[in-house]
Amino acid sequence: MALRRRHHASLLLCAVLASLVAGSTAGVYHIVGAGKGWRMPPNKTYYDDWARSKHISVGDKLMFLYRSGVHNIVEVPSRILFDACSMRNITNRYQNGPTIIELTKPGQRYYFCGIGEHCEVGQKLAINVSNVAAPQPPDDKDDDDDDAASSHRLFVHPARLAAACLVYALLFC
Ligand SMILES: [Cu+2]
Repeated sequence: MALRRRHHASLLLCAVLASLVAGSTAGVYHIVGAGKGWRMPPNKTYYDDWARSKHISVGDKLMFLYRSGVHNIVEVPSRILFDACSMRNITNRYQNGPTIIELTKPGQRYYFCGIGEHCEVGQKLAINVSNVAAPQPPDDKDDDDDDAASSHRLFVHPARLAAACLVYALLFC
Protein backbone atom coordinates (compact mmCIF):
# COMPACT_ATOMS: atom_id res chain seq x y z
CA MET A 1 0.00 0.00 0.00
CA ALA A 2 2.73 2.41 1.02
CA LEU A 3 4.75 1.27 -1.95
CA ARG A 4 1.81 1.90 -4.25
CA ARG A 5 1.38 5.41 -2.91
CA ARG A 6 5.05 6.16 -3.48
CA HIS A 7 4.60 4.82 -6.98
CA HIS A 8 1.80 7.30 -7.62
CA ALA A 9 3.83 10.13 -6.18
CA SER A 10 6.77 9.42 -8.46
CA LEU A 11 4.51 9.11 -11.49
CA LEU A 12 2.98 12.45 -10.63
CA LEU A 13 6.41 14.00 -10.20
CA CYS A 14 7.45 12.64 -13.58
CA ALA A 15 4.36 14.07 -15.22
CA VAL A 16 4.90 17.49 -13.69
CA LEU A 17 8.56 17.63 -14.65
CA ALA A 18 7.88 16.34 -18.15
CA SER A 19 5.25 19.02 -18.66
CA LEU A 20 7.68 21.67 -17.43
CA VAL A 21 10.20 20.56 -20.02
CA ALA A 22 7.65 20.27 -22.81
CA GLY A 23 6.35 23.73 -21.92
CA SER A 24 9.77 25.31 -21.79
CA THR A 25 10.27 24.93 -25.54
CA ALA A 26 7.02 26.74 -26.35
CA GLY A 27 7.30 30.01 -24.46
CA VAL A 28 9.15 32.02 -21.90
CA TYR A 29 8.65 31.58 -18.18
CA HIS A 30 8.26 34.85 -16.33
CA ILE A 31 8.83 34.72 -12.61
CA VAL A 32 6.40 37.35 -11.40
CA GLY A 33 8.16 39.96 -9.30
CA ALA A 34 11.55 38.38 -10.04
CA GLY A 35 13.47 37.77 -6.79
CA LYS A 36 10.63 39.00 -4.59
CA GLY A 37 8.14 36.48 -5.89
CA TRP A 38 4.44 37.07 -5.21
CA ARG A 39 4.03 38.95 -1.93
CA MET A 40 3.17 42.32 -0.45
CA PRO A 41 5.63 44.50 -2.34
CA PRO A 42 7.97 47.16 -0.92
CA ASN A 43 6.07 49.83 -2.86
CA LYS A 44 2.79 50.18 -4.71
CA THR A 45 4.28 50.22 -8.21
CA TYR A 46 6.56 47.21 -7.73
CA TYR A 47 4.59 44.79 -9.95
CA ASP A 48 3.75 47.56 -12.40
CA ASP A 49 7.44 48.28 -12.82
CA TRP A 50 8.19 44.59 -13.18
CA ALA A 51 5.52 44.15 -15.87
CA ARG A 52 6.69 47.20 -17.78
CA SER A 53 10.17 45.71 -18.13
CA LYS A 54 8.83 42.53 -19.73
CA HIS A 55 7.65 41.54 -23.17
CA ILE A 56 4.97 38.96 -22.49
CA SER A 57 3.40 37.08 -25.35
CA VAL A 58 0.97 34.26 -26.07
CA GLY A 59 2.44 30.89 -25.09
CA ASP A 60 4.48 32.41 -22.26
CA LYS A 61 3.87 31.37 -18.69
CA LEU A 62 3.60 33.36 -15.51
CA MET A 63 5.08 31.73 -12.48
CA PHE A 64 3.78 33.06 -9.17
CA LEU A 65 5.98 32.00 -6.27
CA TYR A 66 4.12 32.10 -2.94
CA ARG A 67 3.13 29.91 -0.05
CA SER A 68 -0.38 28.44 -0.05
CA GLY A 69 -2.59 30.08 2.53
CA VAL A 70 -0.36 33.15 2.83
CA HIS A 71 -1.20 34.55 -0.60
CA ASN A 72 -3.36 33.57 -3.52
CA ILE A 73 -4.17 34.82 -7.01
CA VAL A 74 -7.49 35.96 -8.31
CA GLU A 75 -8.11 37.07 -11.87
CA VAL A 76 -10.67 39.72 -12.72
CA PRO A 77 -11.89 40.68 -16.19
CA SER A 78 -11.63 44.46 -16.08
CA ARG A 79 -9.40 47.38 -15.15
CA ILE A 80 -12.20 48.84 -13.02
CA LEU A 81 -12.42 45.73 -10.81
CA PHE A 82 -8.62 45.54 -10.71
CA ASP A 83 -8.21 49.17 -9.65
CA ALA A 84 -10.82 48.69 -6.93
CA CYS A 85 -9.34 45.34 -5.74
CA SER A 86 -12.88 44.07 -6.18
CA MET A 87 -13.64 40.35 -6.01
CA ARG A 88 -17.21 40.80 -7.22
CA ASN A 89 -16.51 39.07 -10.51
CA ILE A 90 -13.61 36.65 -10.34
CA THR A 91 -12.84 34.67 -13.49
CA ASN A 92 -10.09 32.50 -11.96
CA ARG A 93 -8.74 31.73 -8.53
CA TYR A 94 -5.50 29.94 -7.71
CA GLN A 95 -4.49 29.12 -4.16
CA ASN A 96 -1.88 26.39 -4.29
CA GLY A 97 1.50 28.03 -4.61
CA PRO A 98 3.58 28.03 -6.64
CA THR A 99 1.19 28.62 -9.54
CA ILE A 100 2.04 28.52 -13.23
CA ILE A 101 -0.43 30.23 -15.53
CA GLU A 102 -0.13 29.69 -19.26
CA LEU A 103 -1.14 32.69 -21.33
CA THR A 104 -3.20 31.35 -24.18
CA LYS A 105 -4.81 34.54 -25.48
CA PRO A 106 -3.58 38.04 -26.32
CA GLY A 107 -4.91 41.04 -24.42
CA GLN A 108 -5.02 42.52 -20.94
CA ARG A 109 -4.96 40.29 -17.89
CA TYR A 110 -5.56 41.38 -14.32
CA TYR A 111 -4.41 39.50 -11.25
CA PHE A 112 -4.24 40.36 -7.59
CA CYS A 113 -3.94 38.72 -4.20
CA GLY A 114 -7.32 38.19 -2.59
CA ILE A 115 -6.07 37.85 0.97
CA GLY A 116 -6.44 40.64 3.53
CA GLU A 117 -5.49 44.07 2.24
CA HIS A 118 -2.66 42.72 0.09
CA CYS A 119 -4.14 44.09 -3.11
CA GLU A 120 -4.57 47.54 -1.59
CA VAL A 121 -0.87 47.73 -0.75
CA GLY A 122 0.11 46.78 -4.29
CA GLN A 123 0.11 42.99 -4.62
CA LYS A 124 -1.52 43.24 -8.03
CA LEU A 125 -0.39 42.64 -11.56
CA ALA A 126 -1.80 43.94 -14.83
CA ILE A 127 -0.17 42.67 -18.01
CA ASN A 128 -0.64 43.03 -21.70
CA VAL A 129 -0.22 39.73 -23.52
CA SER A 130 1.06 40.38 -27.02
CA ASN A 131 0.45 37.98 -29.89
CA VAL A 132 3.92 38.71 -31.22
CA ALA A 133 6.76 36.79 -29.59
CA ALA A 134 9.79 38.68 -28.33
CA PRO A 135 12.71 38.52 -30.78
CA GLN A 136 15.13 35.68 -30.08
CA PRO A 137 18.35 36.95 -28.51
CA PRO A 138 21.19 36.46 -31.01
CA ASP A 139 23.84 33.97 -29.88
CA ASP A 140 26.91 35.88 -31.01
CA LYS A 141 26.10 39.10 -29.17
CA ASP A 142 27.63 39.87 -25.80
CA ASP A 143 25.61 38.36 -23.00
CA ASP A 144 23.71 41.34 -21.63
CA ASP A 145 21.47 39.21 -19.43
CA ASP A 146 18.44 39.41 -21.66
CA ASP A 147 15.29 38.65 -19.68
CA ALA A 148 14.03 35.99 -22.04
CA ALA A 149 17.41 34.29 -22.08
CA SER A 150 17.73 34.32 -18.32
CA SER A 151 14.22 32.95 -17.95
CA HIS A 152 15.20 30.07 -20.20
CA ARG A 153 18.48 29.55 -18.41
CA LEU A 154 16.59 29.03 -15.19
CA PHE A 155 14.86 26.08 -16.77
CA VAL A 156 17.90 24.22 -17.95
CA HIS A 157 18.20 22.69 -14.54
CA PRO A 158 14.63 21.31 -14.26
CA ALA A 159 15.04 20.00 -17.80
CA ARG A 160 17.99 17.89 -16.73
CA LEU A 161 16.10 16.85 -13.64
CA ALA A 162 13.16 15.75 -15.74
CA ALA A 163 15.41 13.78 -18.07
CA ALA A 164 16.82 11.96 -15.06
CA CYS A 165 13.30 11.46 -13.79
CA LEU A 166 12.15 9.99 -17.11
CA VAL A 167 14.98 7.48 -16.96
CA TYR A 168 13.89 6.67 -13.42
CA ALA A 169 10.29 6.31 -14.61
CA LEU A 170 11.28 3.94 -17.40
CA LEU A 171 13.24 1.81 -14.99
CA PHE A 172 10.91 1.77 -11.99
CA CYS A 173 7.43 3.11 -12.73
CU1 LIG B 1 -1.12 38.27 -0.64
